[in-house]
Amino acid sequence: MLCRAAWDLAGERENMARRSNNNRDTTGVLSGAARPLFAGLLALLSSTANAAWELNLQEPVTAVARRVYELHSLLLWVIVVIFVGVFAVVAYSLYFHRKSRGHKAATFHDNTAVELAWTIVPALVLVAIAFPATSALVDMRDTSQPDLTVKVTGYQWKWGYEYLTGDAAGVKFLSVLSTPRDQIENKAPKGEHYLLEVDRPLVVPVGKKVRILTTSNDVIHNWSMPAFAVKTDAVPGFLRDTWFRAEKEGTYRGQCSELCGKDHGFMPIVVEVVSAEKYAAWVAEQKQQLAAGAEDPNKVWTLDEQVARGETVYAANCAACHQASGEGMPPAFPALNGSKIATGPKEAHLALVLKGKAGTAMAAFGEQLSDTDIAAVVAYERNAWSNKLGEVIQPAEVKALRGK
Ligand code: HEC
Ligand SMILES: [Cu+2]
Repeated sequence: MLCRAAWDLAGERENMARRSNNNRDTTGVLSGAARPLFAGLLALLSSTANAAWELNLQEPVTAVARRVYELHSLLLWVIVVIFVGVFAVVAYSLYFHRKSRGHKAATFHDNTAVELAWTIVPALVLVAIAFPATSALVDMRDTSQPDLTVKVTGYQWKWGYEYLTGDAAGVKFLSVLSTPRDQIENKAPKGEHYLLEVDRPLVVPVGKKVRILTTSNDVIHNWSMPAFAVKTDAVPGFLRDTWFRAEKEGTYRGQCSELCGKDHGFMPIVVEVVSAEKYAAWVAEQKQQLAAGAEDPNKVWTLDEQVARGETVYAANCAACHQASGEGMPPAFPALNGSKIATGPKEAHLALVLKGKAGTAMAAFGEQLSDTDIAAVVAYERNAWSNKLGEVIQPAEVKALRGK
């Protein structure tokens, strides 16, 4: 429990350090291990860092988070008392029993009373701590009888949300970092929620028990929301679950908390907790979009329309690895500009994007994107940069390939 709390705190620090690192370039002269340390110190000392001067856990917004918070505070004081007690004895011994005072070292062996005391007292302290900690843990794990269930899938590097039960059952979308590239590359000033903002947040009703199922499409991610005291690994091939019942409306922000590759720091989590009425309105809107937005798969696209659509799909799903310039980051992520596949037969190109390449970071996008989006992004790749094939790809062609 304490570990968890300390870990959350460390996450905050890491965040602050990163912000300060991005804000100033004074760390440029340092290298290796000194750099994060120095950045951390700067963040702590600097009053201009745009992170708030916070050293504690975030304000808890659920009953479980409050328990975690109280447990953390309780243990902190237990630790403080033990710390002061032990170091007082050490200081006293060093000062009053030092050699220059003429103190002679004692030569006794074995003292049953002392040995019993220093075994039994810590054991009692541990047992006393175990009670509130275990009961909080049991509470955290009790995912029974949720009002709604959302499946959360980690992707390199974004989150997928799918409402499984509740009014919004069937609603499903990807949630992608929305901080503009210019801010990340220091070409524009950082916004207030730098790297903690997404295009589509998870929306949940206030006061309802939300069960979260986590899994992953590639590597281990972690869905972490400090204000809810939720931190659950998203492991490929496994489903794990957790829950929260937010007591206050608002926007809450977290981050992937399991080192998951190059853009690990670029897949934030945003949860919008809204009133029952607002939630109902949101659900109605999503359902309407589902009904209407099931895009006509037989629509015939023109090249310009498709390339424009493909550019947005590319920016959200592919640019992290292959770069907006199409040059990739060889050797890890190949260039698409002039690539054999992106300028070769379109069936092979489509098949690669649909099915991915096992054992590499190239995921099977067939599971994430619609036929329309796959057609658009592949057409974009075949017509962007110096690739000028001038072909349109109809969604029906993607559909036909899916079966194969
Ligand atoms: C997580 C990183 C990552 C993302 C995101 C990604 N790719 Fe890839 N992509 C790769 C890697 C790695 C390869 C090389 C695979 C191999 O070893 O053959 C690759 C290969 C490719 C190739 C073949 C290039 C060649 O000439 O070999 C194409 C085409 C491609 N990706 C398209 C896409 C599209 C379209 C998207 C977005 C919908 C996308 N990729 C998103 C990592 C990524
Ligand atoms: Cu991640």
